[in-house]
Amino acid sequence: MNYLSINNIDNLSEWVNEAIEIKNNPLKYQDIGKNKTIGLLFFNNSLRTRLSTQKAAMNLGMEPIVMNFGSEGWALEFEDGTVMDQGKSEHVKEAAQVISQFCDVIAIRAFASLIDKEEDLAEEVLTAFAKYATVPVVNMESSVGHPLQALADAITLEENKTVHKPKVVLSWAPHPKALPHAVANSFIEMMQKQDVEFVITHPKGYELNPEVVKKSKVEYDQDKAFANADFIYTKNWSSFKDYGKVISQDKNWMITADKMEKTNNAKFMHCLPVRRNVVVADEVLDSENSIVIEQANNRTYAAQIVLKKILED
Ligand code: AN0
Ligand code: CP
Repeated sequence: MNYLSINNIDNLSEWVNEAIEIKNNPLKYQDIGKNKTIGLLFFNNSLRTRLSTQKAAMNLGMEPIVMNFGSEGWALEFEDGTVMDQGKSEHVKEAAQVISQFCDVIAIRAFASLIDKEEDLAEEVLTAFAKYATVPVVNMESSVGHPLQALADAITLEENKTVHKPKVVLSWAPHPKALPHAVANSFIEMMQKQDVEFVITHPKGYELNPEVVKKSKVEYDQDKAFANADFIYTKNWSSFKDYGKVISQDKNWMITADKMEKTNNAKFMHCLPVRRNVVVADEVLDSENSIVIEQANNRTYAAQIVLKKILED
């Protein structure tokens, strides 16, 4: 079994509840991964994903080995039939099979290039590893999704909701750099599977992939979207239409205390890392309603339930 997207979750409410049980007793299954190795391959930076996935593996008795592929690995070729006389030293065909001999699970982080839309949509790196590896593969943020984050988000919502069907708002916020769509995509897919009133809000031009958004409600007026919200989930992303471009940095979209006033005393969520006073004002991030630290903590239990299911498979 692979964990490439949240569609690999066979029973969402069961996984969320089991993750919460594991959170209360993280070492309950400490022998299940004994003598097993997980290899974490990073083509991009990370704090939470790197440490929480290692922690999750350790809680299950597994040994993690970590490689910063982006800076320390051979530059990989992904295309079939290429004459490799340029910069790439090794083909993913060999790399994935070789790593599979050292590891019982391979986890990969490879962000979107934000240059070539078709290549990004094909999740070239993740797909190639899933194809050539002979062991299960876990997505630690690909060019289209971040399913470990989305599972942690579902756990955090379950723990923090006070009404049966909360209103959850995904709000775009400004950012100086072009960021990927992965976190927003997986969060949207996760909300589509939950019993919530879900609204996406962003400036015109920041429409996400229609194949992901589907029939989810989009409200271009951020104030209207925030009315009566129980959760504000904030994330910047670059344009999808004008692929990878920062088309506006409208400061009026930053999350402030004034905006949170319009909600139903909403909890504030963000996957982190977050730029203070650009994406969200200090007054919100430091408020009692901010649950970002617990949200990050839940990354361990999201990874732990995923690894447990893979080990049991
Ligand atoms: C990345 C992103 O937006 O996809 C990782 C978030 C988990 N964020 C940055 O690069 C700042
Ligand atoms: N939220 C998240 O994935 O954080 P990192 O990029 O630090 O791993």
